[in-house]
Amino acid sequence: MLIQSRNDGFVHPVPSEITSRTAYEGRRDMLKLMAGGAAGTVLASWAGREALAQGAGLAKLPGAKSAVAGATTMEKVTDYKDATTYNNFYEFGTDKADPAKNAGTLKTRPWTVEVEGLVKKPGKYGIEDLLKLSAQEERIYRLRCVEGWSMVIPWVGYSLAELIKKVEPQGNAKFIEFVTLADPKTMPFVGSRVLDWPYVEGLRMDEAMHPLTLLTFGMYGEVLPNQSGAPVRIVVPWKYGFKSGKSIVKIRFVEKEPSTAWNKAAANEYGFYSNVNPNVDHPRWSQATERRIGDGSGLFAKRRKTEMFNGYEAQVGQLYAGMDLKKNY
Ligand SMILES: Nc1nc2c(c(=O)[nH]1)N[C@H]1C(S)=C(S)[C@@H](COP(=O)(O)O)O[C@H]1N2
Ligand SMILES: [Mo]
Repeated sequence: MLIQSRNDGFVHPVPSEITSRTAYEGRRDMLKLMAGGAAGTVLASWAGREALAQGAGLAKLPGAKSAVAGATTMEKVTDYKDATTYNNFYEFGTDKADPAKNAGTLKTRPWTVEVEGLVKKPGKYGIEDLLKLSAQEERIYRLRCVEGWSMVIPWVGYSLAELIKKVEPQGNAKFIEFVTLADPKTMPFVGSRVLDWPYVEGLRMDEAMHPLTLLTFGMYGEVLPNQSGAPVRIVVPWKYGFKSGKSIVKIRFVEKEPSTAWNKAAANEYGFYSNVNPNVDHPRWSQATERRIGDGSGLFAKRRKTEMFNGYEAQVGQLYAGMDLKKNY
């Protein structure tokens, strides 16, 4: 998120990515156009099969339909292929295609999440125990990246609040910090200076306790692929995507607002709250609109209006009552 062109959101420092993405989307648009025309029959059935074949054949992880308000949407779900080949996971490279290419090295078993700090029941929680701690639910959330693109993803997990209640925070625990693995042996970019590793994110306790905040183990009915933050990540749907830390190894309960990765890198651009807000521009681009991945690019690009709190205002607006959202960006 260090370099950008235009207010089309953000363009990464690696030119090859831009070319390949544009070419890729151009081809998709061509296929769509052709599918409607003469050459359509074969292509349409091929495209249909691709759309049906969601998932990557990883271990199944079904989730029951969630009853949490706002946990589903009628919007078209992003194709699995798009959602898992256009990623930000800087530990594996800054190009959108890098995580899918490089994250195969990530070792997701055994995996433990250390719960520490201001809790009555600190300890190391094995991933298998975490998976069983509460019932898995499917949540179809919009994910809006600060760079100006968005996706719709069927995640599988349970409210982070379930874990928080189990570990019993102390009265002075006001924030929670989420720490990503930083293993230079399996994460090639952890040696780089793009960010101060490990990747750290954080939430205020009431945000972390909100039922929409999801401790996430899967997507599209399967366990998370490595590039999407296996084996466990956070998803906070009303905030810009970078608040949703991947491949979490530590959950720390603290008294003071944690110092977070992108905030440390550029505090004037990435605030602690980072609630999706079409009325508060990023200092280098507007946040009023977004491009839905899969909607096309270039000539075919459609842009949608970005919604306040990413469309979750009814559920989370009250958390910020009385706060100046221009100051607390
Ligand atoms: N550890 C870690 N977590 C991360 C990131 C990262 O670089 N490292 N990128 C963030 C950003 S900028 C976004 S938009 C989302 C992307 O999630 P996705 O790849 O599943 O769409 O992950 C977030 N979590
Ligand atoms: Mo992002």
